[in-house]
Amino acid sequence: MPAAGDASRACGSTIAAIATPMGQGGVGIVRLSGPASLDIAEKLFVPGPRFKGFKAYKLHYGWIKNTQQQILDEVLLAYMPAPYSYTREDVVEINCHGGPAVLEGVLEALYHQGAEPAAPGEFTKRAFLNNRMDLTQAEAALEMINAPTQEGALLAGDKLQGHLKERVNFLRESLEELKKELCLAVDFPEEDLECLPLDDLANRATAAVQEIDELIRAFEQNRVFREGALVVLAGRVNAGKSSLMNALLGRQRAIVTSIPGTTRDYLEETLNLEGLPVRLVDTAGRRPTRDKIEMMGLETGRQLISRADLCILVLDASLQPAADDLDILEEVSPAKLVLAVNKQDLVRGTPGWVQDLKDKGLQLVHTSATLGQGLEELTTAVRFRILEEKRPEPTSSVAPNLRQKTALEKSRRELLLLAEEARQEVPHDVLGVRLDYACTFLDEITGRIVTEDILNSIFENFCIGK
Ligand SMILES: Nc1nc2c(ncn2[C@@H]2O[C@H](COP(=O)(O)OP(=O)(O)OP(=O)(O)O)[C@@H](O)[C@H]2O)c(=O)[nH]1
Ligand SMILES: [Mg+2]
Repeated sequence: MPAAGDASRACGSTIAAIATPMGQGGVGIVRLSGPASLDIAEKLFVPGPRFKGFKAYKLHYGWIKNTQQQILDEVLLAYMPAPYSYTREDVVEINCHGGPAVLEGVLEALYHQGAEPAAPGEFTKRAFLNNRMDLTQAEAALEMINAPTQEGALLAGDKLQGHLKERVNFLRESLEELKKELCLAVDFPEEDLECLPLDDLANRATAAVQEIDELIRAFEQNRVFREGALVVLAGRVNAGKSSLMNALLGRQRAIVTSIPGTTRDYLEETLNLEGLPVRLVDTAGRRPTRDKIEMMGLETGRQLISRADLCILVLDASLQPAADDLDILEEVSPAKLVLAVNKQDLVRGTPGWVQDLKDKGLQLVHTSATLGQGLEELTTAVRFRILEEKRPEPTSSVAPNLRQKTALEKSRRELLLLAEEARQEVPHDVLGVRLDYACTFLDEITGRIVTEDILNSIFENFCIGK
């Protein structure tokens, strides 16, 4: 198990990659990291006027040529010497014109001079291995890039700044302290040291469990900002589910006809609801059927509803609710339900059955998908329902990801056992081992202890050039 800061993990090679997305853009960046970065860049850089040698953290104007001495591009080059760079190694960044052909040309020229192709996430992996950041910060870099909305990016930013690392390290230090007090009593029994009272130990383990619980809760609370909330449109055939899907998306995504049973499979699209990322799913309309394909579609719809963060039950305002509508009312808890009483343009006033549903305390919105009415109210209701219970509290805005949460749960389990065993007066050295385990799982989070497998599984999800 390598540990961060271990000299054996230092990287000797110099890597290069295109750091910006492939496609046309104003600027594209090719990045180098490693001891030969400046040597390699120097061989290809044709300085512009007034160049007086490479200065750290300054932009140098000039040109990049290839080995055949052809000028490839007009560039700005920055040199960031170790240790004050992203990777803590010597880094050179070349700002080129943002076209795939020119960037590939520059990259190839760097390879010819001895740079090696960077693996996915290798720059960030080096930053971690060289102790510039811990594993939670490295993962936050990826979460930042993948954040579906600005809220998600803010959460990733919190972790990038090291706030989760601080929380975990603080927790670990308190456990270390506990262990020190525990071991003193074991190691020097003859010195008549005061033994840590076991109920004190149990209480402190329980306090650590509470701190972990808060972090685990934050995982759940912030999940929708990381992954997007699953919102499913359901209801009987022809109620206007697909029309509402199109109206919310602002484009004709789903087929709409007056023929009942138009949608047979499900359709999924992503949507940004004022910062809340939503995976909006249109499902097959419900009705009694013996058609095999339709039955399969209805089953898929049921499964989606059971996993959904929210179900929008679309009702036809001009028709009394049928058994198919009422079934959904039974299947979904009111906290996860918004009723869209659609085709409002076909009725005057509020039908009695709608009032009955309102009286039951169900969240209800009047819409007309064809006229585009009630969409804002629907959006507000969806946001309100999803965020009501999930809005992170200021103290728990630092949210672990799934890997981090899993390690927290393992540590929590050890601490619960520790508290239980302490109350049963299990010998101190056994309790010490429990504490060690609890610390080890916390170390997995920050990467103080990490296996090559864990590292690979994290960094393989990065793009090349990050
Ligand atoms: N007057 C009116 N007609 C609507 C409204 N919304 C949908 N419709 C019409 O209702 C019919 C069915 O609409 P869809 O959106 O296909 O309904 P659906 O619920 O997806 O139907 P299935 O896919 O068959 O389950 C179409 O003719 C739509 O134009 C509305 O708000 N007002
Ligand atoms: Mg449909």
